Amino acid sequence: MCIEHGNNDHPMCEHWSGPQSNQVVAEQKKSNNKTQQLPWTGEPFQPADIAIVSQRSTPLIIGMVGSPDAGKTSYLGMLYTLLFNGIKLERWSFAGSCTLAAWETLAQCLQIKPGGLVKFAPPTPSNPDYYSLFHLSLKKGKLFRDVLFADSSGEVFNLWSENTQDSNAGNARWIYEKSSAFVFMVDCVALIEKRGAAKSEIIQMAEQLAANLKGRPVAVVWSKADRIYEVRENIKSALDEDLTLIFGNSKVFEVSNFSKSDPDTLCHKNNLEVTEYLLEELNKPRAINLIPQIESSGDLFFNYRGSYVSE
Ligand SMILES: Nc1nc2c(ncn2[C@@H]2O[C@H](COP(=O)(O)OP(=O)(O)OP(=O)(O)O)[C@@H](O)[C@H]2O)c(=O)[nH]1
Ligand SMILES: [Mg+2]
Repeated sequence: MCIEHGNNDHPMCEHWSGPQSNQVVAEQKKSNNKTQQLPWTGEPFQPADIAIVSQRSTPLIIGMVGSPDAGKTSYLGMLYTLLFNGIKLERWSFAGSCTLAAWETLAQCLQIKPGGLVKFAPPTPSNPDYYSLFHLSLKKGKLFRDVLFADSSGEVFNLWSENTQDSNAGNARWIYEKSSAFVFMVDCVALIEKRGAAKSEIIQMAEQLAANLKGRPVAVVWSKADRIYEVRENIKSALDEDLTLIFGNSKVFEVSNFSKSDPDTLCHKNNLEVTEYLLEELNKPRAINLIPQIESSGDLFFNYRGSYVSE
């Protein structure tokens, strides 16, 4: 018998080693159930977490592609900052997110600190099994979409663009295979500082991205465009032409995370337009090839495609 915790309070005693009281067990169960009711934590989704949202709609994955430092993570931080501050997409409205804590962390990096400094997000980790998917639910009328932005490390995408089968580029391969659309970043500051070398790196990555696109839309985004006027005109126009050849009529945007005015086109308007453009492209009806591709065989029955097909 415990002197301090008499009657039914004995399981509260620090020396008690027997089974817990029904009340304590019931309370523990209740709090366990609470955590089990929420399968997400607010942190970035990992590929296995996609199942959390895939039951209600087929999620669209938007892959962020670009060289190291190109501005991929900052783009996402600014996207959330704008939405959080009530600046809206034109046709889509915010309907929730399972990764709010992750978005918040990105947005905090863009907040102006005392002394006017902005401490940008650290480079995205480059280990091949690192995944960082940011979730948004969006609505347009009766249409509901779960969108996952797949952030990536530029270092890994560099490896992938040199050799898609590189053993250290597993997450870049995953993003390329699973994404429904891409944001392709062209870093103005890299073009100012590394000129031709940066241009070659960008073209190599663009060609690799275009190699097996299968009609998936790409938004070409000149990032850090607050300095675009410093990019040599010949480099800019040659790269522009090359990217048009590679991606066809993909839409081109200029974005910046530094606003010069309020509102600022590069910062406040163009950032949201990139996402809006991809969402609209993804919702366009696509032609479906209804004639099955059957290997030619000697069998007349299997070779028959209907009387309207001329060989
Ligand atoms: N001038 C300018 N610099 C920017 C802008 N946005 C970001 N930067 C700078 O670019 C750096 C890289 O930005 P990130 O968004 O981290 O680039 P990233 O593509 O995610 O880089 P990795 O994760 O390493 O692949 C930041 O640390 C800033 O110094 C911008 O709008 N203008
Ligand atoms: Mg990053």
